[in-house]
Amino acid sequence: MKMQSIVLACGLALAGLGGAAVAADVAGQVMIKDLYARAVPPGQPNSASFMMIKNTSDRDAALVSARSNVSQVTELHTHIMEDGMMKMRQVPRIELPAGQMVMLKPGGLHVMLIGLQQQLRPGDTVDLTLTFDDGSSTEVSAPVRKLQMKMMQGGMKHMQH
Ligand SMILES: [Cu+2]
Repeated sequence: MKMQSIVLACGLALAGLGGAAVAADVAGQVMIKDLYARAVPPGQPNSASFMMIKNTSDRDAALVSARSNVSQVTELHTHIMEDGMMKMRQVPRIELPAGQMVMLKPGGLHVMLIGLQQQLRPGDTVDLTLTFDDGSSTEVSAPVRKLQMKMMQGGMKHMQH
């Protein structure tokens, strides 16, 4: 940071880039695409949201938490294979390497919506707040979509190949 200040003082400051001295936060440097949440029938307690997250900056970052307006608890999850079974596991963070796109998708990383307070029907939206490792956060709306695949039922051996 000190080096950067010196560089700025020597050069860029003259260009009048007022905001340049303040590093952009992670929330301002991620692009979120193909965002959706999985529709679930009435009585289903949980669902999940999926998306592509691109870290457009040259610094590694991470998604560290999520909140939603439809579930009591919202967690970051991944799937692991254990004894030939696909299982979900909570992860403390989802790494967002510099310049790369990370896919949250059925059978892989996802934002888990636990304890749904309402039914999720196609056409509904789920408001999500995503918080990153620098404390910045972004709010997005995920359209609810029906998934044909029964990914969450377990035993999907043919996936992940
Ligand atoms: Cu999950």
